[in-house]
Amino acid sequence: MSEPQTKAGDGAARLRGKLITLEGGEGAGKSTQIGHLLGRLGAAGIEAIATREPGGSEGAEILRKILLSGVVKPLGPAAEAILFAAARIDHIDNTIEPALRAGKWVVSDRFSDSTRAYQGGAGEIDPRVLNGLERVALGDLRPDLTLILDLPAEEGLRRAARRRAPGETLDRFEGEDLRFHESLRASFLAIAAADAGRCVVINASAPEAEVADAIWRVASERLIAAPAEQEYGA
Ligand code: Z5A
Repeated sequence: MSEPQTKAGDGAARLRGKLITLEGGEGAGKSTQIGHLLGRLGAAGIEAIATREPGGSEGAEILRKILLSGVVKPLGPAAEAILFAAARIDHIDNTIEPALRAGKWVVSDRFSDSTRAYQGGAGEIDPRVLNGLERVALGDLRPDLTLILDLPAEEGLRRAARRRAPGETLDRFEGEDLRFHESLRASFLAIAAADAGRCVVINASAPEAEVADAIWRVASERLIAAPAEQEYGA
């Protein structure tokens, strides 16, 4: 489980990094945009790493294979949520926390809001169960910024289908029907509305470069312009 966060300025040799998470439905463009965001952070002199969920650490990548194979599906969404949380614990302990403590920024392709949307919203798990799992997995850790890439489910599925190699099989979640993917979109929008201090909805239907600009505007306004002036001495 994650340790308590180090507060900026508490004597640590380097300041703690920031955690940015990208969320959204299938084919929303998260991986594409993480590439752009990392490039822009680097150009701004901010050291950052990209990671993903499920996965992002040795143990979590093993759980990723199991989860996406679909073998856990018959056990139900609660069992899946527990395994996603287990993967998240390993990811936080071995990748996210060490990077943040070293002053690096971490950009994660999916994080805990995916459990809320996929297993909670679309899978209909009681939110109290998810709150408990989140407490166990995250401890005090919260993303500094969550970008919710929003687009119609049909468009996301079209993009994902275009990207798929010939003969490539669908994973556990790609195989769900359009209604499932539409309910996911509604869940992500509800998460954003409920936590506007942390989440920003990005129009992911726009061309790739426009989405990249919108993301950079939000990231720099929220995390660099104000607080980082003190933290990075800009
Ligand atoms: N899951 C869960 O259920 N519970 C959890 O707690 C967690 C995850 C953490 C992981 O899948 C699955 O696990 C995921 C949720 C579930 N299920 N699904 N489906 P994954 O990691 O294999 O895949 P993903 O996270 O869903 O990402 P994705 O489908 O690979 O899409 P993406 O990263 O958002 O999109 P992309 O690869 O950047 O872009 C898709 C295509 O669109 C590609 O060809 C791009 O060139 C193109 N693209 C990108 N941007 C644009 C724009 N702006 N215009 C046009 N075309 C574009």
